[in-house]
Amino acid sequence: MTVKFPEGFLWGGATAANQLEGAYKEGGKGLNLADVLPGGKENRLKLLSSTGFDFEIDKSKYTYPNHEGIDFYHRYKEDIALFAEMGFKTFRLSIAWSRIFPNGDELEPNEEGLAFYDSVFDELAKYNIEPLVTIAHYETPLHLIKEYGGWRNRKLVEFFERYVTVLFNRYKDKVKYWLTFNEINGATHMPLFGLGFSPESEETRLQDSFQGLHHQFVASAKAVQLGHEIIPGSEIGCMLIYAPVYSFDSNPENVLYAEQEARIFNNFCGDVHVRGEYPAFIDRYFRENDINIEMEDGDLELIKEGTVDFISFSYYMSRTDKKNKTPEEIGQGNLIGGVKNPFLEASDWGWEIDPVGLRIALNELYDRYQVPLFVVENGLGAYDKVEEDGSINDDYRIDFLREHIKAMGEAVDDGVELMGYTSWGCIDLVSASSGEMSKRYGFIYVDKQDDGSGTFDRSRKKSFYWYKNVIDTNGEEL
Ligand code: BGP
Repeated sequence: MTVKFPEGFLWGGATAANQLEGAYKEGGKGLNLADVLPGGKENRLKLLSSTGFDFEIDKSKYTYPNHEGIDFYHRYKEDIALFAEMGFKTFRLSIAWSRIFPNGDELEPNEEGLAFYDSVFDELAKYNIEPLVTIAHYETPLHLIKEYGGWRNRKLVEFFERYVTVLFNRYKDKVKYWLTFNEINGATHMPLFGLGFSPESEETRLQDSFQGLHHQFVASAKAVQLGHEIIPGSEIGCMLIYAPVYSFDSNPENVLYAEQEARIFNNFCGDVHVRGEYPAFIDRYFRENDINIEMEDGDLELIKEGTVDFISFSYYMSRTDKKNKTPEEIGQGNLIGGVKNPFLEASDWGWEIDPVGLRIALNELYDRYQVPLFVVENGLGAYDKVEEDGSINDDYRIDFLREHIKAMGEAVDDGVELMGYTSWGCIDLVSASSGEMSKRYGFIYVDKQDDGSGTFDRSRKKSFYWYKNVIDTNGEEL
């Protein structure tokens, strides 16, 4: 079947400031979460999922790859020219909050930080590439983490409101598409990333995470209202990490378990963002887990009035699960849990590859909400080999993307309203969960290695030419 995508479909690529900009102390930028995260699979994952994270930079023990990123801060013109060569219609990037408010709680923004993004947006405009801007992507200012305890603290709602007001006023003529909190529903798994705090203990993890999420719901609703007011015609979406949950088998107990897990993980945040209400099913979950959310008068009204215009989401994998897991089965599943699916192959990082799951995800989301959808992250993290002649033959990446784009085409044919597709890490960048450079996603290779060596030179992989043709033909030639 030839897949057909709508006219004006937004093809492009996605990134986040902390993973590519580097220049972590330049332009008046303050430190943020990513600046204290060490590099390396073992170190980073262990610390991310532990309790009581120590927020000091200790260069005698660890490396800090995000400090340099891929030096986009100084090389954005070259990079944007390469995106344009592929024919990008859109480019997803995030704004580093601590470039705009170095500590997060100042009253006045940092002009140098604002000017940097002006230049990036102007460069994109030269090539008619529409920016898609994530306002918060795992880069809470460190001061807000240390002094306020991150999003557990209600004060962050006020600081965030000041931050977004500055962004909307400054970039109102340059940016139409905005996303509030990256992968907001990942918060309970790794609160440090999205909520900017490390749980004190396993006992407080859920209570603090859901309280932090409530503050983000209020902040997001406020941002939607402000965005619509300040930028007429703007479109503001939420951003979820979405993984359909399959029951391991047809045992009704397992089917029920999978369904309940899906509701809490996949649906809860979307329900609040899109329907503007806490869903009925969450009451029992809160009761059984001893979770009590402190709310202020007016919060629920605000959430009701500040619903998003569209849903964006990342899709990397599905999750297969069962109620009672044996000790051997635990840890055999994906990053987000579950058990091994016997029908699926996995990437070198153990992420199960499931293009059909993307079609399922799109249909589940559209059936539930009937709002436009946007796939803003998807891709294969893989080791690449540079041949002697400099070429990089990443057929495995092409295969992965081809199958996922086909699945999206099927979903469009199923009736799903889809705005666009930005594959993750369109240019190699630092991995979020492992802090490695060697986990590469790009169409563009960056000569930067895990040990910090490399020239930062950019080169085109085989997938670069393949994706260019996909965009040229609006997805007809895969
Ligand atoms: C998402 C994040 C990204 C990103 C991607 C790939 O969860 O939003 O920031 O990096 O996953 O993950 P990783 O970099 O760990 O391979």
